[in-house]
Amino acid sequence: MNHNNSILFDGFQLLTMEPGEVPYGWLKNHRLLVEDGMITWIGRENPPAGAAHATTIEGDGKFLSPGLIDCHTHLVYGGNRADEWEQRLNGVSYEEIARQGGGILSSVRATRAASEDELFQSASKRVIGFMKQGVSTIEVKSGYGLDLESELKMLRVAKRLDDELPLTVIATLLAAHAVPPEFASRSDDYIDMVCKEIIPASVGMCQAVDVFCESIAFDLRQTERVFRAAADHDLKIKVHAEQLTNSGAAALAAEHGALSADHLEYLTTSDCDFLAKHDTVATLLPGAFYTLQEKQKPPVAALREVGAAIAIASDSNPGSSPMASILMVANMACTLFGLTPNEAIAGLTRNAAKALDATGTAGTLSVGKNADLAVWDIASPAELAYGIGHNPCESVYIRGRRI
Ligand code: DI6
Ligand code: FE
Repeated sequence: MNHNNSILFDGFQLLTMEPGEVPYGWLKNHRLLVEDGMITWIGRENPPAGAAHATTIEGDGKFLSPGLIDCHTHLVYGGNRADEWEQRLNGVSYEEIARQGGGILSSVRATRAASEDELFQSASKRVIGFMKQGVSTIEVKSGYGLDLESELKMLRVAKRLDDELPLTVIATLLAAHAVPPEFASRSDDYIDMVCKEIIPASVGMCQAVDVFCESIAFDLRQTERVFRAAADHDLKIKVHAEQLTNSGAAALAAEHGALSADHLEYLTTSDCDFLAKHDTVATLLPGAFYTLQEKQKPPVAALREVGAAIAIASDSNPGSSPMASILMVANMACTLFGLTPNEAIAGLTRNAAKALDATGTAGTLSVGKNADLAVWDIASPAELAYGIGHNPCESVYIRGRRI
Protein backbone atom coordinates (compact mmCIF):
# COMPACT_ATOMS: atom_id res chain seq x y z
CA MET A 1 0.00 0.00 0.00
CA ASN A 2 1.46 3.34 -1.03
CA HIS A 3 0.41 5.62 1.80
CA ASN A 4 1.37 8.67 -0.24
CA ASN A 5 -1.79 8.07 -2.19
CA SER A 6 -4.07 7.84 0.84
CA ILE A 7 -6.62 10.58 1.41
CA LEU A 8 -9.26 10.81 4.14
CA PHE A 9 -12.17 13.03 3.08
CA ASP A 10 -13.58 14.36 6.38
CA GLY A 11 -16.42 16.80 7.06
CA PHE A 12 -18.07 16.40 3.63
CA GLN A 13 -21.69 15.58 2.92
CA LEU A 14 -21.49 12.47 0.73
CA LEU A 15 -23.80 12.09 -2.27
CA THR A 16 -23.11 8.41 -2.81
CA MET A 17 -25.75 8.20 -5.59
CA GLU A 18 -26.52 4.66 -4.43
CA PRO A 19 -30.12 3.76 -5.31
CA GLY A 20 -32.74 3.64 -2.55
CA GLU A 21 -35.08 5.72 -0.46
CA VAL A 22 -32.53 8.37 0.50
CA PRO A 23 -32.32 10.99 -2.27
CA TYR A 24 -28.82 11.15 -3.79
CA GLY A 25 -27.78 8.40 -1.32
CA TRP A 26 -27.03 11.41 0.90
CA LEU A 27 -24.83 10.62 3.91
CA LYS A 28 -24.06 13.37 6.44
CA ASN A 29 -21.16 13.16 8.91
CA HIS A 30 -19.54 10.26 7.07
CA ARG A 31 -15.93 10.03 6.03
CA LEU A 32 -14.44 8.46 2.92
CA LEU A 33 -11.00 6.88 2.63
CA VAL A 34 -9.06 6.62 -0.62
CA GLU A 35 -6.06 4.32 -0.93
CA ASP A 36 -4.14 3.71 -4.14
CA GLY A 37 -6.80 5.33 -6.26
CA MET A 38 -9.69 3.27 -4.88
CA ILE A 39 -12.45 3.99 -2.36
CA THR A 40 -11.55 1.66 0.53
CA TRP A 41 -13.86 2.80 3.34
CA ILE A 42 -16.96 4.90 3.97
CA GLY A 43 -18.14 5.32 7.57
CA ARG A 44 -18.49 7.45 10.66
CA GLU A 45 -16.07 6.06 13.22
CA ASN A 46 -13.09 3.71 13.51
CA PRO A 47 -11.58 4.02 10.03
CA PRO A 48 -9.19 1.25 9.00
CA ALA A 49 -5.52 1.48 9.90
CA GLY A 50 -4.66 3.03 6.54
CA ALA A 51 -6.42 6.22 7.55
CA ALA A 52 -3.64 6.93 10.06
CA HIS A 53 -1.20 7.58 7.19
CA ALA A 54 -3.69 9.43 5.01
CA THR A 55 -3.72 13.10 4.14
CA THR A 56 -6.94 14.53 5.55
CA ILE A 57 -8.98 16.90 3.40
CA GLU A 58 -11.51 18.87 5.45
CA GLY A 59 -14.81 19.43 3.70
CA ASP A 60 -16.36 22.11 5.89
CA GLY A 61 -19.77 20.73 4.97
CA LYS A 62 -19.21 20.85 1.19
CA PHE A 63 -20.60 18.05 -0.97
CA LEU A 64 -18.64 15.11 -2.38
CA SER A 65 -20.15 13.09 -5.23
CA PRO A 66 -18.94 10.43 -7.66
CA GLY A 67 -17.22 11.96 -10.68
CA LEU A 68 -19.87 12.74 -13.30
CA ILE A 69 -20.23 10.54 -16.37
CA ASP A 70 -21.13 11.91 -19.82
CA CYS A 71 -22.35 8.69 -21.50
CA HIS A 72 -23.12 10.05 -24.99
CA THR A 73 -20.86 12.42 -26.96
CA HIS A 74 -19.67 12.97 -30.52
CA LEU A 75 -16.96 15.37 -29.39
CA VAL A 76 -14.28 14.29 -31.89
CA TYR A 77 -14.95 16.24 -35.10
CA GLY A 78 -13.48 18.76 -37.50
CA GLY A 79 -14.85 22.22 -38.12
CA ASN A 80 -18.18 23.36 -36.67
CA ARG A 81 -21.68 24.05 -37.99
CA ALA A 82 -22.61 27.46 -36.64
CA ASP A 83 -23.59 28.49 -40.18
CA GLU A 84 -26.15 25.67 -40.41
CA TRP A 85 -27.52 26.67 -37.04
CA GLU A 86 -28.04 30.13 -38.44
CA GLN A 87 -29.78 28.56 -41.49
CA ARG A 88 -32.12 26.65 -39.21
CA LEU A 89 -32.94 29.88 -37.41
CA ASN A 90 -33.85 31.24 -40.80
CA GLY A 91 -36.37 28.43 -41.24
CA VAL A 92 -34.50 25.60 -42.97
CA SER A 93 -35.25 22.30 -41.17
CA TYR A 94 -32.58 19.94 -39.78
CA GLU A 95 -33.83 17.23 -42.13
CA GLU A 96 -33.76 19.58 -45.15
CA ILE A 97 -30.16 20.58 -44.39
CA ALA A 98 -29.27 16.88 -44.13
CA ARG A 99 -30.96 16.22 -47.49
CA GLN A 100 -28.95 19.09 -49.04
CA GLY A 101 -25.79 17.19 -48.04
CA GLY A 102 -25.21 19.36 -45.01
CA GLY A 103 -25.61 18.27 -41.42
CA ILE A 104 -23.62 15.21 -40.47
CA LEU A 105 -22.01 15.03 -43.93
CA SER A 106 -20.69 18.55 -43.48
CA SER A 107 -18.85 17.38 -40.37
CA VAL A 108 -17.76 14.26 -42.23
CA ARG A 109 -15.98 16.37 -44.85
CA ALA A 110 -14.25 18.44 -42.17
CA THR A 111 -13.31 15.39 -40.09
CA ARG A 112 -11.90 13.45 -43.04
CA ALA A 113 -9.81 16.54 -43.94
CA ALA A 114 -8.48 17.00 -40.39
CA SER A 115 -5.33 15.23 -39.22
CA GLU A 116 -5.44 12.85 -36.26
CA ASP A 117 -3.49 15.39 -34.23
CA GLU A 118 -5.82 18.26 -35.18
CA LEU A 119 -8.79 16.15 -34.10
CA PHE A 120 -7.01 15.25 -30.85
CA GLN A 121 -6.17 18.89 -30.07
CA SER A 122 -9.71 20.17 -30.65
CA ALA A 123 -11.33 17.25 -28.82
CA SER A 124 -8.94 17.61 -25.87
CA LYS A 125 -10.19 21.15 -25.27
CA ARG A 126 -13.78 19.88 -25.15
CA VAL A 127 -12.89 17.01 -22.80
CA ILE A 128 -10.86 19.25 -20.47
CA GLY A 129 -13.85 21.59 -20.33
CA PHE A 130 -16.03 18.73 -19.12
CA MET A 131 -13.40 17.57 -16.59
CA LYS A 132 -13.45 21.06 -15.02
CA GLN A 133 -17.17 20.49 -14.43
CA GLY A 134 -16.60 17.25 -12.50
CA VAL A 135 -16.68 14.72 -15.36
CA SER A 136 -14.37 11.74 -14.76
CA THR A 137 -15.70 9.32 -17.40
CA ILE A 138 -16.82 10.24 -20.91
CA GLU A 139 -18.04 8.29 -23.92
CA VAL A 140 -16.77 9.32 -27.35
CA LYS A 141 -18.33 8.11 -30.58
CA SER A 142 -16.88 7.84 -34.05
CA GLY A 143 -19.32 8.60 -36.87
CA TYR A 144 -17.85 11.54 -38.76
CA GLY A 145 -15.47 9.38 -40.78
CA LEU A 146 -17.86 7.00 -42.63
CA ASP A 147 -15.05 5.11 -44.32
CA LEU A 148 -12.69 2.54 -42.82
CA GLU A 149 -9.59 4.70 -42.40
CA SER A 150 -11.46 7.79 -41.14
CA GLU A 151 -13.51 5.80 -38.62
CA LEU A 152 -10.34 4.13 -37.32
CA LYS A 153 -8.69 7.57 -37.18
CA MET A 154 -11.51 8.77 -34.91
CA LEU A 155 -11.19 5.70 -32.69
CA ARG A 156 -7.42 6.29 -32.44
CA VAL A 157 -8.13 9.84 -31.30
CA ALA A 158 -10.48 8.49 -28.63
CA LYS A 159 -7.76 6.09 -27.48
CA ARG A 160 -5.21 8.94 -27.32
CA LEU A 161 -7.66 11.02 -25.25
CA ASP A 162 -7.93 8.09 -22.83
CA ASP A 163 -4.15 7.61 -22.73
CA GLU A 164 -3.13 11.26 -22.39
CA LEU A 165 -5.89 12.76 -20.22
CA PRO A 166 -6.61 11.61 -16.63
CA LEU A 167 -10.30 10.74 -17.13
CA THR A 168 -11.68 7.49 -18.54
CA VAL A 169 -12.66 7.66 -22.22
CA ILE A 170 -14.91 4.89 -23.54
CA ALA A 171 -15.16 4.66 -27.34
CA THR A 172 -18.22 3.68 -29.36
CA LEU A 173 -18.22 2.93 -33.09
CA LEU A 174 -20.96 4.90 -34.86
CA ALA A 175 -19.99 4.17 -38.47
CA ALA A 176 -23.74 3.76 -39.09
CA HIS A 177 -24.31 7.47 -38.46
CA ALA A 178 -25.17 8.56 -42.01
CA VAL A 179 -24.77 7.32 -45.61
CA PRO A 180 -21.49 8.75 -46.94
CA PRO A 181 -21.55 10.60 -50.28
CA GLU A 182 -19.70 7.80 -52.11
CA PHE A 183 -22.58 5.48 -51.19
CA ALA A 184 -25.39 7.93 -51.96
CA SER A 185 -28.60 5.94 -52.68
CA ARG A 186 -26.66 2.72 -51.93
CA SER A 187 -27.20 2.57 -48.17
CA ASP A 188 -27.36 -1.23 -48.10
CA ASP A 189 -23.92 -1.41 -49.72
CA TYR A 190 -22.59 0.95 -47.05
CA ILE A 191 -24.11 -1.20 -44.29
CA ASP A 192 -22.33 -4.16 -45.93
CA MET A 193 -19.03 -2.28 -45.53
CA VAL A 194 -19.84 -1.35 -41.94
CA CYS A 195 -20.63 -4.96 -41.04
CA LYS A 196 -17.93 -6.72 -43.03
CA GLU A 197 -15.02 -4.27 -42.85
CA ILE A 198 -15.38 -1.48 -40.29
CA ILE A 199 -16.77 -3.46 -37.34
CA PRO A 200 -14.16 -6.26 -37.60
CA ALA A 201 -11.37 -3.67 -37.89
CA SER A 202 -12.68 -1.81 -34.82
CA VAL A 203 -12.51 -4.74 -32.42
CA GLY A 204 -10.27 -3.78 -29.51
CA MET A 205 -10.74 -0.06 -30.24
CA CYS A 206 -14.32 0.35 -29.02
CA GLN A 207 -16.67 -1.10 -26.40
CA ALA A 208 -19.93 -0.79 -28.33
CA VAL A 209 -21.42 -0.22 -31.77
CA ASP A 210 -24.12 2.43 -32.21
CA VAL A 211 -26.57 3.10 -35.08
CA PHE A 212 -28.60 6.19 -36.02
CA CYS A 213 -31.97 4.62 -36.85
CA GLU A 214 -34.05 7.44 -38.32
CA SER A 215 -35.86 8.56 -41.47
CA ILE A 216 -32.74 10.53 -42.53
CA ALA A 217 -30.32 7.73 -41.67
CA PHE A 218 -30.76 3.93 -41.47
CA ASP A 219 -33.91 1.81 -41.26
CA LEU A 220 -34.81 -0.96 -38.83
CA ARG A 221 -33.61 -3.78 -41.09
CA GLN A 222 -30.21 -2.12 -41.62
CA THR A 223 -30.01 -1.35 -37.92
CA GLU A 224 -30.56 -4.99 -37.01
CA ARG A 225 -27.83 -6.06 -39.45
CA VAL A 226 -25.38 -3.83 -37.62
CA PHE A 227 -26.54 -5.15 -34.25
CA ARG A 228 -25.92 -8.73 -35.40
CA ALA A 229 -22.48 -7.87 -36.75
CA ALA A 230 -21.60 -6.21 -33.45
CA ALA A 231 -22.73 -9.27 -31.48
CA ASP A 232 -20.74 -11.53 -33.82
CA HIS A 233 -17.64 -9.59 -32.74
CA ASP A 234 -18.55 -9.54 -29.01
CA LEU A 235 -19.19 -5.81 -29.07
CA LYS A 236 -21.99 -4.20 -27.05
CA ILE A 237 -24.71 -2.22 -28.80
CA LYS A 238 -26.35 1.19 -28.41
CA VAL A 239 -28.81 3.00 -30.63
CA HIS A 240 -29.90 6.54 -31.51
CA ALA A 241 -33.64 5.86 -31.60
CA GLU A 242 -37.04 7.60 -31.78
CA GLN A 243 -35.38 11.02 -32.10
CA LEU A 244 -37.44 12.54 -34.95
CA THR A 245 -39.93 9.71 -35.60
CA ASN A 246 -40.85 6.37 -34.03
CA SER A 247 -39.14 3.48 -35.83
CA GLY A 248 -39.24 0.78 -33.15
CA ALA A 249 -35.43 0.79 -32.94
CA ALA A 250 -35.36 1.26 -29.17
CA ALA A 251 -37.44 -1.87 -28.59
CA LEU A 252 -35.38 -3.79 -31.15
CA ALA A 253 -32.13 -2.67 -29.49
CA ALA A 254 -33.46 -3.74 -26.09
CA GLU A 255 -34.29 -7.18 -27.48
CA HIS A 256 -30.71 -7.37 -28.72
CA GLY A 257 -29.45 -6.59 -25.21
CA ALA A 258 -28.45 -2.99 -25.90
CA LEU A 259 -26.65 -1.10 -23.15
CA SER A 260 -28.77 1.95 -23.96
CA ALA A 261 -31.26 3.49 -26.33
CA ASP A 262 -30.70 7.20 -26.75
CA HIS A 263 -32.76 10.33 -27.58
CA LEU A 264 -36.27 8.69 -27.28
CA GLU A 265 -38.47 11.75 -27.86
CA TYR A 266 -40.87 9.56 -29.89
CA LEU A 267 -40.63 6.48 -27.65
CA THR A 268 -44.05 4.90 -27.04
CA THR A 269 -45.25 3.62 -23.68
CA SER A 270 -45.15 0.05 -25.02
CA ASP A 271 -41.53 0.61 -26.08
CA CYS A 272 -40.80 1.54 -22.45
CA ASP A 273 -41.73 -1.99 -21.37
CA PHE A 274 -39.04 -3.42 -23.64
CA LEU A 275 -36.37 -1.16 -22.17
CA ALA A 276 -37.28 -2.12 -18.61
CA LYS A 277 -37.67 -5.82 -19.41
CA HIS A 278 -34.23 -6.02 -21.03
CA ASP A 279 -32.57 -3.60 -18.58
CA THR A 280 -31.61 -1.22 -21.38
CA VAL A 281 -30.87 2.29 -20.16
CA ALA A 282 -33.01 5.12 -21.56
CA THR A 283 -30.53 7.93 -22.29
CA LEU A 284 -32.18 11.33 -22.72
CA LEU A 285 -30.37 14.09 -24.60
CA PRO A 286 -32.03 17.44 -23.80
CA GLY A 287 -29.37 19.43 -25.66
CA ALA A 288 -30.54 18.00 -28.99
CA PHE A 289 -34.21 18.43 -28.07
CA TYR A 290 -33.49 22.08 -27.23
CA THR A 291 -31.22 22.87 -30.20
CA LEU A 292 -33.57 21.31 -32.75
CA GLN A 293 -36.51 23.05 -31.06
CA GLU A 294 -38.24 19.68 -30.86
CA LYS A 295 -41.72 19.72 -29.37
CA GLN A 296 -42.21 16.02 -28.60
CA LYS A 297 -40.84 15.17 -25.14
CA PRO A 298 -39.63 11.69 -24.14
CA PRO A 299 -42.19 9.77 -22.01
CA VAL A 300 -40.46 10.25 -18.65
CA ALA A 301 -43.55 9.30 -16.60
CA ALA A 302 -43.91 6.04 -18.54
CA LEU A 303 -40.20 5.28 -18.11
CA ARG A 304 -40.53 5.89 -14.36
CA GLU A 305 -43.66 3.70 -14.25
CA VAL A 306 -41.86 0.68 -15.68
CA GLY A 307 -38.71 1.32 -13.62
CA ALA A 308 -36.41 1.92 -16.58
CA ALA A 309 -33.01 3.38 -15.68
CA ILE A 310 -32.77 6.92 -17.06
CA ALA A 311 -29.42 8.44 -17.98
CA ILE A 312 -28.82 11.91 -19.41
CA ALA A 313 -25.89 13.15 -21.47
CA SER A 314 -24.56 16.11 -23.43
CA ASP A 315 -24.72 14.52 -26.93
CA SER A 316 -21.89 17.02 -27.51
CA ASN A 317 -21.78 17.37 -31.32
CA PRO A 318 -21.47 20.23 -33.82
CA GLY A 319 -24.97 19.91 -35.23
CA SER A 320 -27.84 18.95 -32.96
CA SER A 321 -26.24 19.61 -29.57
CA PRO A 322 -23.17 21.87 -29.34
CA MET A 323 -23.39 21.36 -25.58
CA ALA A 324 -20.36 22.10 -23.40
CA SER A 325 -21.98 22.17 -19.94
CA ILE A 326 -22.79 18.88 -18.23
CA LEU A 327 -24.79 20.59 -15.46
CA MET A 328 -26.76 22.50 -18.10
CA VAL A 329 -27.81 19.03 -19.30
CA ALA A 330 -29.10 18.32 -15.78
CA ASN A 331 -30.92 21.64 -15.67
CA MET A 332 -32.55 20.99 -19.08
CA ALA A 333 -33.47 17.42 -18.13
CA CYS A 334 -35.38 18.84 -15.16
CA THR A 335 -36.85 21.97 -16.72
CA LEU A 336 -37.64 20.54 -20.18
CA PHE A 337 -38.27 16.83 -19.47
CA GLY A 338 -39.55 16.95 -15.89
CA LEU A 339 -36.85 14.90 -14.19
CA THR A 340 -36.24 15.64 -10.52
CA PRO A 341 -32.75 16.89 -9.61
CA ASN A 342 -32.13 13.53 -7.90
CA GLU A 343 -33.06 11.69 -11.14
CA ALA A 344 -30.92 14.05 -13.21
CA ILE A 345 -27.81 13.50 -11.07
CA ALA A 346 -28.48 9.74 -11.04
CA GLY A 347 -28.58 10.11 -14.84
CA LEU A 348 -25.08 11.60 -14.74
CA THR A 349 -23.71 9.03 -12.29
CA ARG A 350 -25.00 5.48 -11.62
CA ASN A 351 -27.33 5.25 -14.63
CA ALA A 352 -24.73 6.74 -16.96
CA ALA A 353 -22.26 4.16 -15.63
CA LYS A 354 -24.84 1.48 -16.48
CA ALA A 355 -25.19 2.86 -20.01
CA LEU A 356 -21.40 2.37 -20.40
CA ASP A 357 -21.20 -1.03 -18.68
CA ALA A 358 -19.00 0.70 -16.09
CA THR A 359 -20.98 0.05 -12.88
CA GLY A 360 -18.12 -2.05 -11.48
CA THR A 361 -15.77 0.93 -11.35
CA ALA A 362 -17.76 4.19 -11.50
CA GLY A 363 -21.08 5.91 -10.90
CA THR A 364 -21.45 5.71 -7.09
CA LEU A 365 -19.35 6.35 -3.97
CA SER A 366 -18.88 2.69 -3.08
CA VAL A 367 -16.04 0.70 -1.54
CA GLY A 368 -14.03 -0.98 -4.30
CA LYS A 369 -14.80 1.60 -6.98
CA ASN A 370 -12.35 4.04 -8.53
CA ALA A 371 -11.81 7.14 -6.40
CA ASP A 372 -13.28 9.39 -9.09
CA LEU A 373 -14.76 12.21 -7.02
CA ALA A 374 -16.10 15.73 -7.43
CA VAL A 375 -16.20 18.38 -4.68
CA TRP A 376 -19.08 20.87 -4.96
CA ASP A 377 -19.37 24.33 -3.38
CA ILE A 378 -23.15 24.17 -2.94
CA ALA A 379 -25.58 24.36 -0.02
CA SER A 380 -27.94 21.61 -1.29
CA PRO A 381 -27.72 18.83 -3.90
CA ALA A 382 -30.50 20.34 -6.04
CA GLU A 383 -28.13 23.22 -6.83
CA LEU A 384 -26.25 20.83 -9.14
CA ALA A 385 -29.19 21.01 -11.58
CA TYR A 386 -30.57 24.40 -10.51
CA GLY A 387 -27.86 26.79 -11.73
CA ILE A 388 -28.15 27.73 -15.40
CA GLY A 389 -24.64 27.73 -16.85
CA HIS A 390 -23.08 27.83 -13.35
CA ASN A 391 -20.18 25.54 -12.45
CA PRO A 392 -19.92 24.99 -8.65
CA CYS A 393 -17.32 22.23 -9.08
CA GLU A 394 -14.47 23.12 -6.69
CA SER A 395 -12.16 20.17 -7.37
CA VAL A 396 -12.02 16.83 -9.16
CA TYR A 397 -10.13 13.68 -8.18
CA ILE A 398 -9.54 10.91 -10.68
CA ARG A 399 -8.22 7.62 -9.26
CA GLY A 400 -7.56 9.56 -6.07
CA ARG A 401 -5.37 12.21 -7.73
CA ARG A 402 -6.52 15.83 -7.74
CA ILE A 403 -6.82 17.12 -11.31
N1 DI6 B 1 -28.58 12.28 -33.86
C1 DI6 B 1 -28.16 13.48 -33.50
O1 DI6 B 1 -28.81 14.36 -32.99
C2 DI6 B 1 -26.71 13.61 -33.84
N2 DI6 B 1 -26.45 12.35 -34.41
C3 DI6 B 1 -27.54 11.60 -34.37
O2 DI6 B 1 -27.60 10.45 -34.73
C4 DI6 B 1 -26.52 14.71 -34.84
C5 DI6 B 1 -25.10 14.79 -35.22
C6 DI6 B 1 -24.86 15.97 -36.13
O3 DI6 B 1 -25.82 16.68 -36.48
O4 DI6 B 1 -23.66 16.19 -36.44
FE1 FE C 1 -25.86 11.45 -30.53
